[in-house]
Amino acid sequence: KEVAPGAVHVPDWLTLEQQQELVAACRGWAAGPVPMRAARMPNGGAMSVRTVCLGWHWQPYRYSRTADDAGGGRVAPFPDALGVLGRAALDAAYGTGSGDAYSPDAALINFYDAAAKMGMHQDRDERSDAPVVSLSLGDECVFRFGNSENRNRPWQDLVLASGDLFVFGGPSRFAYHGVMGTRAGTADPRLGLSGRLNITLRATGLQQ
Ligand code: MD3
Ligand code: FE
Repeated sequence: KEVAPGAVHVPDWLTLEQQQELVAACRGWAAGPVPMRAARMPNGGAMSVRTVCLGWHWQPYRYSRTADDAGGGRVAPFPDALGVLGRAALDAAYGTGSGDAYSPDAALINFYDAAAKMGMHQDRDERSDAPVVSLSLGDECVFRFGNSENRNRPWQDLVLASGDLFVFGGPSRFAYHGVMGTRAGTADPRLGLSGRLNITLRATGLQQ
C-alpha cells in the first residue's frame, strides 16, 4: 500500500521463518564487536531505543567506521544477505527490477523495550537519496509518518507489525517520522522476542 508518494507499506512481507532467522541474527549483532547501546544526543541525553550498526556506525548526527562513543571498536561489516534482502524489498515495494541498483552499505538495528519511543525526526545523515528499507520484528508499534516540511501535522499513524516491510524513497525519503510507542506483548510467541526490533537499510553515500 502506498501511504504517500514513494512510501510503500507491505504488511507481513517476511515469512515467520525469515523473521526467526533475523531475530537470531540481531541477537548476534547486538553482542558486538560494538555492543548494542543507547545512542547519546549532543545534549547528553540517552535515546530510549538501543541501536547496533553494521557497515557504518551511526550516532546523532553522523556515521563513522569506528564506534568512538561505544568503546572505539571497528563496526561489523554489512552482510551481503542484507543487500540481497534490500533489493528484494525494493522489488516488492516498487516493482520487479526496482532493486537492481540498490546497494545499501549500512544497517541500523533498533531495539524497543516496552518504554522506548523515537521522537519525530528526519534521516539526513546519509549523503544519498536512495530509499531506506525498514523491517519490523516482534511487538507492534505505532509509527507516525509525517511530512517533509516540519515535525508537525499533517501525519498518519500506522501500526507496524512483525514481518512488515516499509520502503521510504523518492519524495518520502526525507519525511519526518517517529515511533510513538510499542504494544508490549503483541509479538508472536514463536519469535521468542520480548520487545520490538527494527532493521533499517541505508545507502550512506560515504566513501568506502
Ligand atoms: C521515513 N527507525 O532508525 S523505521 C531510524 O522503527 C528510525 O526504529 C524507526 O526512524 C524504527 O531512523 C522507524 C521507518 C523509517 C525509517 C527511515 C525513514 C521511516 C523513514 C527515512 C525516511 C522516511
Ligand atoms: Fe528515522
